[in-house]
Amino acid sequence: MQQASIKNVAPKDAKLAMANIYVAFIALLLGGLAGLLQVLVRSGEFTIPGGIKIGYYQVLTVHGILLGLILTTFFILGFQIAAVSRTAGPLTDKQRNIGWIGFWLMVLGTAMASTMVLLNKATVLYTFYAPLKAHWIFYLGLTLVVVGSWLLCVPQFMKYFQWKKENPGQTSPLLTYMAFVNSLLWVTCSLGVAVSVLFQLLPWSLGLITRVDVLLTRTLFWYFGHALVYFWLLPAYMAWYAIVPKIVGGKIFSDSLARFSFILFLLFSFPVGIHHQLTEPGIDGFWKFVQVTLTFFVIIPSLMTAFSMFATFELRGRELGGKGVLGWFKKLPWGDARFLLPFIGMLAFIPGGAGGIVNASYQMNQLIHNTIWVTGHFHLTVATTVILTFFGVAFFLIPHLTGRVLTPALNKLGIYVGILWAIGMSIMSLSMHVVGLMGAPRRSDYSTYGGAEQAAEWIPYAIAQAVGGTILFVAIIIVTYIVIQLAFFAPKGHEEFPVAEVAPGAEKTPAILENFKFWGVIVAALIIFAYTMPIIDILRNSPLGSTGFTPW
Ligand code: HAS
Repeated sequence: MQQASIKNVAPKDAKLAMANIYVAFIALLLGGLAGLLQVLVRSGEFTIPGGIKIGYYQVLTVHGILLGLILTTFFILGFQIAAVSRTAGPLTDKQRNIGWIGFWLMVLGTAMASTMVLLNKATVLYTFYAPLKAHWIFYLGLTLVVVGSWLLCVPQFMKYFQWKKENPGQTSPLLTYMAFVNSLLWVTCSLGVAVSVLFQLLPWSLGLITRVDVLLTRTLFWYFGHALVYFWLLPAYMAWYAIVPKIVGGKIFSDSLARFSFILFLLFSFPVGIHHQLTEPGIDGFWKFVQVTLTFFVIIPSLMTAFSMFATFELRGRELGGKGVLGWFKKLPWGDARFLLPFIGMLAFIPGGAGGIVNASYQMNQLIHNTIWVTGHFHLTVATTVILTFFGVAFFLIPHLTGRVLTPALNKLGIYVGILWAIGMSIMSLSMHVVGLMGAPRRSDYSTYGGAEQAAEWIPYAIAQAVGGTILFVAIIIVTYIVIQLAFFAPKGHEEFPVAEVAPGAEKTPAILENFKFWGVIVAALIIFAYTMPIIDILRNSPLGSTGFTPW
């Protein structure tokens, strides 16, 4: 089926996509509330009312899991299913049924894991690495979430291959291609955490084995964990490359560049996880250096993306008559929430990405590791760049899927969300970065430092974080209102799912970019190169049961 002939997500696929999106926004509301409680408690100005016995780490676990793992995974898979159906055509019944089985497994797993966290039997933070131990139901729940997510990737794989078969020799639709690559990335990275849970944490929690290798579980987690951040980022890049240009009235700057940047993410997302473990003994300095070097390669596709977005905006702004060096900037559609929110996300990624480069710079990592600077970094990246882009997408995707329209009033509320988020996050993230440089640890309730002089110095920054966090929570309430309106109450009608065309005169996309056998071999080679020796070293040298690490 030709790309141009499909304009809408097929109604049955829309239901599957929406099911995922509902869960995502419920997670946003509950996870956001937990985030608010957690910044308030840390400021020392607030205790949870009503004598509710719920500790700082438990709330932090709820916050991290609901927002970092549940909101993101459900939203991304819902969005990708919709994007594939929109650009490659309706899923077959078989493909859709596999997707539904995946969705229900994920819901079941989420319910199991959340119940254990709420019962305080899984207060292990979103990274859940040993020696913190959770109830086995928590690990089983997480396993179901991962297996379910794989089943939601299967229809995307099948549809991509079906399209290629039906359209021999043609370049696949860009959004379908991007969803395919991101699903491939997700399945490949989650294998690491699956091995850790199935062979170490779950049997340990069930009492089948008495000891686990802490360093091994952490290494497997971070093999997964850094690729995870690109699994979050790439759907935002899908919107930037293929959707935002249409919203601004422009064209995709280069189809080949967009695809090549996705391939670079596929290659370099995995052999870099050890940059999260630079302070850990038990991994040879040489391999840390290798993975730090490879981390600098994974920065390149983001720089390419920045270049491409600037080009798209400038070309469009000049087409609309913008003159001078920055005249084009004024011509962009600032009153359109579908553009403004992703744009604020892009702006946040400039300091967010720069912070990432600091983190990855071996020696500088010693200064910031385990400080709240890192929390500031990921609130700029995932909690601003990615999330604001997801909001911008939701503003057209939800009404498109439910047969309603984004009214001017809801669009205006969306603009307020963007402004509030920018203000709230600037206050919160800046104070996290600054106090992180002063040595304030992450994942710490300063009130438990019992009047220590240093902790007293950090408190004003913790209060600033609470102020920022409260503004963010107000924005979350408004977003929830907008989502409910768009799903159930906005006027019936047709909202466009915008997909941009490639600029005329762009070079033809080289066929090699779709040769996944070729790229697969390189991915496997890079993973084997970066991880074989460190894992052999760990297995050989670290006696099972070593628990000599702090749990973060
Ligand atoms: Fe990171 C820790 C390194 C990107 C998320 N990161 C984390 C953690 C999270 C996270 C969650 O090397 C904490 C994990 C934990 O709990 O322990 N990160 C990097 C590097 C990048 C990077 C090198 N991170 C991300 C993204 C995330 C994310 C993306 C989520 C989505 N990160 C690290 C390291 C650590 C780390 C270490 C461990 C620290 C430690 O010691 O614990 C790079 O990918 C960044 C490259 C990005 C750029 C920016 C490009 C800018 C763009 C915007 C252009 C703007 C435009 C606007 C077009 C180079 C694309 C137009 C403007 C006009 C004016 C017109």
